[in-house]
Amino acid sequence: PSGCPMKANHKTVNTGGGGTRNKDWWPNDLKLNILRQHTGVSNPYNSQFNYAEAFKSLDYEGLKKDLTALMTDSQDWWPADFGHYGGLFVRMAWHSAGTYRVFDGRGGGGDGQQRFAPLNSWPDNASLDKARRLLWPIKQKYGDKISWADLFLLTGNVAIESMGLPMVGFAGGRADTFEADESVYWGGESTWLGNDVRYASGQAGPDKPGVIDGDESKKEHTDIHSRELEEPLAAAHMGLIYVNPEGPDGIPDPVASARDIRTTFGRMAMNDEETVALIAGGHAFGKTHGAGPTENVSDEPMGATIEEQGFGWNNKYKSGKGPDTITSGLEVIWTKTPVKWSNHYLEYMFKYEWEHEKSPAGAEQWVAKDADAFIPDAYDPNIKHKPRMLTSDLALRFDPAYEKISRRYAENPQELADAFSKAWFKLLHRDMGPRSRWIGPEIPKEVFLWEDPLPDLDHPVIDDQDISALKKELLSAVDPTHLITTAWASASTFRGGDKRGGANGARIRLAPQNNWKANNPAQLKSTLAALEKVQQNFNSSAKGGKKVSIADLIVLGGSAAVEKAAGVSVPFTPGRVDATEEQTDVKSFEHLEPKVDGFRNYGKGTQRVRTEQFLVDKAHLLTLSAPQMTVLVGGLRALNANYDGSSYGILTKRPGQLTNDFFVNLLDTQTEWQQGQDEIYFGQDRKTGEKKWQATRNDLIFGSHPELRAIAEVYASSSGQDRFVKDFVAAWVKVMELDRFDIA
Ligand code: HEB
Repeated sequence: PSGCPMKANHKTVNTGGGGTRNKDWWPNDLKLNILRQHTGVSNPYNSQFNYAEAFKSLDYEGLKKDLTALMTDSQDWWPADFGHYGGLFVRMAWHSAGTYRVFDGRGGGGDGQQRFAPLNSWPDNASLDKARRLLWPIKQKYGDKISWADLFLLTGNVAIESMGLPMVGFAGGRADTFEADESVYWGGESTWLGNDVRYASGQAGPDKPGVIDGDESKKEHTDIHSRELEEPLAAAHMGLIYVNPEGPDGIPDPVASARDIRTTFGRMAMNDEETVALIAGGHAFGKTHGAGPTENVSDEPMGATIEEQGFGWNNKYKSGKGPDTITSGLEVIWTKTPVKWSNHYLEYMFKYEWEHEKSPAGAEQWVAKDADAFIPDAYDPNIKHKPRMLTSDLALRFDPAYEKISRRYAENPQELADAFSKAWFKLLHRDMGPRSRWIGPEIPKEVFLWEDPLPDLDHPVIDDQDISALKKELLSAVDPTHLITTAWASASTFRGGDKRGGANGARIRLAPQNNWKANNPAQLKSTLAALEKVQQNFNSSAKGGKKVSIADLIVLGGSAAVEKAAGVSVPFTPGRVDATEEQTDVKSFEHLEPKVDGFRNYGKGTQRVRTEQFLVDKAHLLTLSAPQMTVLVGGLRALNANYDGSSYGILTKRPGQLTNDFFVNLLDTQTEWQQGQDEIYFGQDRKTGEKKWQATRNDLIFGSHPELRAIAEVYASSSGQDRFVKDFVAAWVKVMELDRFDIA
């Protein structure tokens, strides 16, 4: 970094965590760090602090008034274009939410990560350091009653409203985190705007082979018309929210840009209509910034000097701000009313033909041919500009499917306004989880399918007496092992990033979940049929209108089976409801399918990801700590709960009982392990050679990884059995209730 007084690199720094570290020595070691993030020690609010409670005393209208006033309160240190910060704040909110991706539910604006690296320093987030700092006086005023995460998004909403377009609504409820999140895979490239890794396995075109062998000099573009973006990524370049505005890899080809846009916006859960609405709506506002050559701009916040105090991208071009701002290096003003909602963006798009040009910073952009200069300048009333567009904008005209939609919106402004408002609301709230987490006075009445809605609980639920009777009935109706696998299959779809999935709703009855291979569909079907009988029996005879849902029966059955196997009681809280097919978006639920689930020994690694790395990833989605992951795997093995009933990792002579045998036998030095075919390992007696066990990498990792072994030792010790049972039950109940925001 420039201006860094330290000549040494971090490996020779001999204090404060410097030096050559484990991740330098053994870069491929299994990393558990993502399982211990955002714990009490990184959070200055103590564990008593409840954001939702604090939010209740927020003066919400007062905050909105202050935000509205801020829009036109131009500051000398960072003047507002056209006297209004609306465009800047809309972009801030969009970049905050826009990192969300459907595959793992990570990213998004849910925990205020734009304050931290790498997002605070992504090239695409240039100048948003200024936007966030403009908000500081307001954040300071309202303190812990409004989180940064909520504030970034609410500010974008208020910005749009203050520019004349009413919004569908807004929900708060995003609590802040206080450390950089390490769990999100943003790509494997080590250069900003690189994309050599994310397209490496895509089909390379015949004329432009994708040579990816680590040799930079041989690196060429993969074919921008056919390459496939690796999962779970939703951005075409390292450090961008979505696509390169200049076109794929900087090639100004609007049709190829459309392909990238469709892929990346699709992975943000947006269809073509929503995508067109978002871009056309978003670029109704503001301008881009490329007043001069980008060499004038210094390092991003993480590379900046200490005296810059968290700012980055210091710009030495003339005044370095206002009319001289350099952000993207593009210099475009889309419409003649950049701080007022309008349909001009699409109007001009079809009215003019577009000519290729370079911005003052040398970036690829487009200017309207034969147009008069009628667009106002952001600062000088005497200057007028011609309409301009980005390559990614023209994708909306030159891609045939986008074109149809764009023309319709161009001719029907109200349709665009409605579609934009709804898509924007979805963009901001997509990763919030169920409505029961939403707070504040502006929650829309309309329920959207992407919320994964649940029916209201409109009847009394089962009481303690019913619960004990039902447990007996369930245990006699279904093999306890199947009760456990069904409960696990149902609850473990939860993912902490976007809070989708979980047992509530009993969507495991419905497509697509009822057909997932990991769920052992045949076995699942017969278990569910038995549960339905129990339900019918109960509901037809229960008094006082009481009913039991299948969702409750699934969890109760699992808990009853664990209780029986453990000999201790397992807490259960009723109140789950059953979702209908109409409330279930099959396509979007497909993203929740586990490709690998080490907890039930399902699936295995790929060329690039080891099996045990998938296990840790799944544990992270389930918001588990390393000890919780360990105790659950050991317990599920003891309970014989592999998805297909296989004996891999069932290191016990008494499967079905909740014992610490898995750990005792795994750590038994008398057993020698050998690798067989297909990631199956055999454990044999060192002396006699007798084959004793079979296991997978999901099992053996608890004996080989030093930190996991350390945890396994705790459970394998003479004092370990009681602790093991207690911890297993707690972790089990945690997983069963991950989605119970209604009781939290
Ligand atoms: Fe945007 C701006 C790109 C989408 C909203 N963008 C912008 C820029 C660029 C872009 C380059 C400039 C920056 C500077 O400053 O320089 N976008 C883009 C792309 C895309 C987009 C490529 C995909 C296609 N946007 C979008 C969306 C939205 C937006 C979706 C919303 C919704 N943007 C925006 C705004 C702005 C922008 C508002 C302005 C800002 C200011 O004004 O500051």
